[in-house]
Amino acid sequence: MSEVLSIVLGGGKGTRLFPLTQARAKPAVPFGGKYRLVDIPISNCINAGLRRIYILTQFNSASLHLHLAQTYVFDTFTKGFAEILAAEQTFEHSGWYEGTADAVRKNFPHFRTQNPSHYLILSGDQLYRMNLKDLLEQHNKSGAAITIACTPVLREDASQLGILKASKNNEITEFMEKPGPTKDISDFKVPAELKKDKNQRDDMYLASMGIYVFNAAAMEECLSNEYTDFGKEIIPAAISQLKVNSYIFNGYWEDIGTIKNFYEANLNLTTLTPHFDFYDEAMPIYTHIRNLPPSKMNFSSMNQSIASEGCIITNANITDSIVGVRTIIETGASLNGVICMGADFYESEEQKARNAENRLPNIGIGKGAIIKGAIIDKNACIGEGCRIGIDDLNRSDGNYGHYYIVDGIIVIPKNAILYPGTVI
Ligand code: ADQ
Ligand code: ADP
Repeated sequence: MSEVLSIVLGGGKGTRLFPLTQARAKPAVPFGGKYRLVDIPISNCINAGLRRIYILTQFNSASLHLHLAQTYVFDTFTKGFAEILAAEQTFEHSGWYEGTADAVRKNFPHFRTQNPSHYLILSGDQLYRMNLKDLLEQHNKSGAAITIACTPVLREDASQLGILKASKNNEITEFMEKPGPTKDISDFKVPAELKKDKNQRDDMYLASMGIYVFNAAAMEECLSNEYTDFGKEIIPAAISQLKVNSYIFNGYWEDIGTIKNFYEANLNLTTLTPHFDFYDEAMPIYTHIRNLPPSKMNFSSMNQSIASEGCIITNANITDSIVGVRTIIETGASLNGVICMGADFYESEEQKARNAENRLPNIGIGKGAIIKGAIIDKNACIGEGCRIGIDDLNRSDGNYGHYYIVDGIIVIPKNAILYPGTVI
């Protein structure tokens, strides 16, 4: 399987996760307290023995580059790599990737030098654990040119996804990209004979997960045109020309590419039985090993919450929250439904003294700050007595300068400074 090139689609302009993507590429967005989004698809690849991985992204942020360089260090005998291919200007074309297929096409010169037998296309903003070996095995056995991983979804979820019809032997006969909420798609319902799970409801649709295996020749053929998008153009066109099969996945799978989904998927990790299991040693999720000390709690209460490494939490009350690496939480603070991404570094005593002189808060959560229902990006300095999401200010989504509201969720951007007593 070493001839398979894995390609992680790392995001377009990143508007759906803005402002978390203000200063970094989408794959570098921190997730689950200590991980980054890109760790999910890369770990799925590594766990399947796939070690030749490209990450296609619109811009090559320092944090993504550093994260990959520090985390995915393969030994010299395996020919493994996890490399960023950022959109770049060349003599032939200028600027951005115009879509997912365009991103792959623009990088063909890099891919062809690897002489791949297959391309495995993965999304960079999904949470799932899939045995990709199994997907590739089914693909190879079936003789298909393309295999699309798909999963049963309800009608409301089908609106925003590619849905398909498949025969008993998995051959896809029809594909419709994002039917929207009103179109009659009842003839796309999963027929009884295709249901793997007997308890599955009757009104389910097979949705593309945006995960594709292409034989290398099929990829060349499918991209030998002007099409820019897999879901909208390449896949619908391929179905009439090539053998395109489905691979049915019945595990947990979530798109985490919007602020709302991102927030909810993070918070779900704090529940008693989360949908996604980071504790599965057989198929681990890898990330940067930081060599940080364990977290320390002084007189605090933490309920259904996750604390990452290197935190110091004093006399705080934390419920349903994720506390990211190196978070300092000072006395009397209270967090409820908060995704706190932590910090990139600890401030020195000298820096803290300078902060005090300038009446600036330190990095972390200041004394007595009360925060509810918010995402706090890295290195944010939340001053003493701030009240975030507590008072009913009835604000709509938008940019409020030092913070944003997106999908009704308060987002404090990276490096933000909230002066003591700020009310949001
Ligand atoms: P979407 O997720 O809506 O639908 P798209 O916006 O093309 O499709 O994104 C697919 C992946 O590619 C995402 O990870 C995204 O970040 C990334 N991406 C988007 N534009 C990119 C670009 N210019 N360069 C690099 N990466 C880019 C797709 C399929 C549907 C399917 C869903 C499943 O089209 O059929 O149901 O995925 O989520
Ligand atoms: P993470 O993976 O959580 O981002 P890292 O250990 O990779 O954590 O470090 C994050 C980044 O912060 C690194 O690029 C590091 O160089 C940077 N950094 C370290 N100290 C400082 C500092 N004093 N000011 C700004 N950035 C810093």
